[in-house]
Amino acid sequence: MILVTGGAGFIGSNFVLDWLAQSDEPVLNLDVLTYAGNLENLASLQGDARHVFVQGDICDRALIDRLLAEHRPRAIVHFAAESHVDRSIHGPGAFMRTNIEGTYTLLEAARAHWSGLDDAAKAAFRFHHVSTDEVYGSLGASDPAFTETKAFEPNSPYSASKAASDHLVRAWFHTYGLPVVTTNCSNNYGPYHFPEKLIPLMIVNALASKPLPIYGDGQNVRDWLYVCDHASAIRAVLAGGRLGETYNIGGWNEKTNLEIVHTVCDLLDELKPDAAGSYRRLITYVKDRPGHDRRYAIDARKVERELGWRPAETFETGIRKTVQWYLDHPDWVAHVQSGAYRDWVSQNYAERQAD
Ligand code: NAD
Ligand code: TDX
Repeated sequence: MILVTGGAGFIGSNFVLDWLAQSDEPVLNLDVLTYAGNLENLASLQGDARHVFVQGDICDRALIDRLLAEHRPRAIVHFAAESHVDRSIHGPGAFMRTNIEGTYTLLEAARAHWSGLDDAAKAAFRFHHVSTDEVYGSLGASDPAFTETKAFEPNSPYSASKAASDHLVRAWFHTYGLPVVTTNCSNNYGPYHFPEKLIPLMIVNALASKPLPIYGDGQNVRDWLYVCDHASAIRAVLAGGRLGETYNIGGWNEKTNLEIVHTVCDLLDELKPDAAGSYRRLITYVKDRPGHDRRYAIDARKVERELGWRPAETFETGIRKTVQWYLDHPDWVAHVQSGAYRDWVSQNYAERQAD
């Protein structure tokens, strides 16, 4: 069994679905279900004994101790976080608590559990920390892409909190010998992406004929990876990554925000034409995000060279699948927009609640 934290969020739920599609090894999914946690993402696993869901907080040490003692997972894959940069600007407190204190709590619980294992189980144990390219800071137009040795220069409360968590994970390896690996990934996109982030927001706003807000001049660059490719990279690093190492994960797909929004509009024009004209008419420039990082770019050669990982999707195939997924899942979108997804857990899913 593996313990996944944050497995009801965007990337975590895609990872759990992918994991259980690839193997029969059960998943213990610990998620407190903030606004970003949505068990509807995992509806297809209802009744599947390989998926055990526990609603609980990664800051709750007693709960984590109990779960580790009871289920004895061979690995922890740690996704749980506050993840939205704009929210971190308006209210950084939750980011400090979950991303820093939560990671610290999990590391300490993992260390206590791991130190009680026999030598073989100790050697096999993994703490896989899922992190972001944003810890590296912002690049100029002609700077080389981020490598794993790039100094951390986080600029937002979100990225600063993730950078702190990456440092904690590193320290628990060097000081205590906890067998950790860390992945720093570029911007993900794909199914189940909460529509506060750029790509899903543009899709759902366009379908509702609402403005498509572009921050600043729209020329900020992000490096995009289809979420299932992130899941396959995590599997590869968990299986074969060297202890204490970090691996950058990315799709070699740098795009300006304006290019992204144009692509989304053009795909919608093709797949769901609007009588009022091209969806590009809805593009609206708005005030820039404070401290808005100009460019991220990931150099993923280390994971490619050491572990032979490659993304399966190009940006063109991945974005087409994504737009089609949102068109095919109006109920998921409607439940997220109305807030009904929050009732879903009590009505359909919760197998166990934390004390
Ligand atoms: P998300 O916001 O969609 O999901 C986060 C999940 O964590 C939610 O289900 C939420 O309920 C849960 N959670 C939050 N606080 C918790 C707590 N205290 N205890 C237990 N569960 C809690 O985020 P995401 O986009 O899926 O990102 C997952 C991870 O991947 C994060 O660590 C993020 O930093 C990292 N990451 C994200 C991206 C991206 O593009 N989204 C890119 C690189 C790395
Ligand atoms: O309405 C918008 N208009 C806009 O122009 C939104 C929501 C975003 N943007 C811009 C800001 C960014 O330059 O689009 C870009 C992408 O924004 P987000 O989707 O908010 O993602 P970003 O800030 O790049 O962070 C994401 O990628 C790295 C995730 O949210 C993080 O969790 C991850 O670590």
